[in-house]
Amino acid sequence: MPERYDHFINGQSVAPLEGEYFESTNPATLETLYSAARGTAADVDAAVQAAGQAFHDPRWRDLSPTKRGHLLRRLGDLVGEHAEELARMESQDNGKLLREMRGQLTTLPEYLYYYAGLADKVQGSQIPTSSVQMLNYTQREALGVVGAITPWNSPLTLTTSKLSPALAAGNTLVIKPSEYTSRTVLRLAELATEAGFPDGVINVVTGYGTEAGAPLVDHPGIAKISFTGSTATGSAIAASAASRFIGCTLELGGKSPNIVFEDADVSNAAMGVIAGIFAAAGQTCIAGSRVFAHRSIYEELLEKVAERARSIVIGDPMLETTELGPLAFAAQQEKVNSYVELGVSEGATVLTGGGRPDVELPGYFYAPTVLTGVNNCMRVTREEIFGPVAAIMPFDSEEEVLGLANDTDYGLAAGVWTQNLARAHRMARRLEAGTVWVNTYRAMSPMSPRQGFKNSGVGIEHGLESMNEYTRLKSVWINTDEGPV
Ligand code: TXE
Repeated sequence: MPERYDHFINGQSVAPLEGEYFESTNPATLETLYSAARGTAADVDAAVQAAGQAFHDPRWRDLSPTKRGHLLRRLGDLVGEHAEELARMESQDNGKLLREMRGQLTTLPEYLYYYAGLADKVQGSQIPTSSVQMLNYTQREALGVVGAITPWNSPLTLTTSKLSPALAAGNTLVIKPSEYTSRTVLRLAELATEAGFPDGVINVVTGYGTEAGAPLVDHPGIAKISFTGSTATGSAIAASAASRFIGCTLELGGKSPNIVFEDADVSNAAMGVIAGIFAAAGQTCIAGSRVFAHRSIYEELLEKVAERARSIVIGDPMLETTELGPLAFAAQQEKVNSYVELGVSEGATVLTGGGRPDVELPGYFYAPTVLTGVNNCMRVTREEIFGPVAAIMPFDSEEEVLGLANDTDYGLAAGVWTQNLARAHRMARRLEAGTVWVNTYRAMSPMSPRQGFKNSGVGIEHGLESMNEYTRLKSVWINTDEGPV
């Protein structure tokens, strides 16, 4: 009998009010892993009420920022102590390689430590105004209950990216994890209680997007929504938030260019292209899915990328030797496959991959795929596939490739491979993307702010600036003159 998980509300496991559960499947083996509470608006309401009460409770409201930092640091320690357990749980849930998860768990405490340090550095300023007797100062204060909706591709990291600044600033949270990956987020909330966060400060309601996510977004008790997921859902969330004048931070899809110039170290660039698109089986928002190679090195790069793609070890994500695991669920596999078929019908050639590879496990595997004969106007180069599919295109000049790279609805990230320093800076300046990597791809740190341009998002995650997303600014005027006003 698989394990059964309830919601986590007010520091306790709480059964869903309608009594329904849904199952979560291991995408490599197709075994049922566990079932989780199928949340509805009533469960969301209970969680928002608990978070609202916790926000006003002196045990949280009057806790000094330094002590909030201590709690985050303790949570970071606990995450570190439970790293192997969390890595295994998440790997079984979404098919990510265990060794990749172990790597993520090594850095995850750093997110909590970073924001632990920021908790008591949120400050206002004293403003010189035209009137000397007036003391005017600003202060940053918490917003209230933050609704956090997270996806399945990196549940722990993406949830921690929201939870840490929200709590450092003194907010409380209701988290709705993806229906495909509820378990690690529930465990994180339990660890937070163990760390000493008061009951009700962190609540988790599991369930489907329309049944539990939408009621959370629309709940009048929410002061802000922080979301990572698809651009379509993000757009609906932004509309709801705008209609109630609450803020939202949205981290959405991408169609990132990875550009290899003729003066690049082509072997390094090929590895960067591979890591850019095939890591996590391409299921990352920053995937470098549009590869542009200068015509003079196009064939060489293609050969190197295809050769490596063919040798990638595909299989059980729990094995150290595996380099590519399954896609996270059946609909992902269908989506990726239908895009490759669409590409072929639009005139693309499948240089390598395409379809399910020969793997013993019954899961949702998809071969690392390289498409050639594509151009920047096809649907496979314009829409997010979210799978291990690279479209490689030649270009002739810097100006041309800049135009092609920026000719997209998205603007999350971009990679540039060149030995020319001036060109690297020129490209960094002119690429319309929130993150630009030069001679590397995927570098990320809690200290470094990230923002999606265009349809890739709204607001900032990570870095000092992210604290502003979870606070509001108040201006206080004090008349220091004792005479009549
Ligand atoms: O995303 P959704 P899905 C992209 C990627 C992927 C596609 C679909 O292209 O193939 O989206 O994935 C909740 N109100 N990305 O269907 O629907 C949902 O329950 C409130 C890119 O998983 O956006 C889950 O918790 N919430 C991406 C979360 O939103 C709703 C990561 C994300 O689900 C909701 C994931 C609603 N109406 C997918 N509908 C990235 N940027 O990394 C759904 N949800």
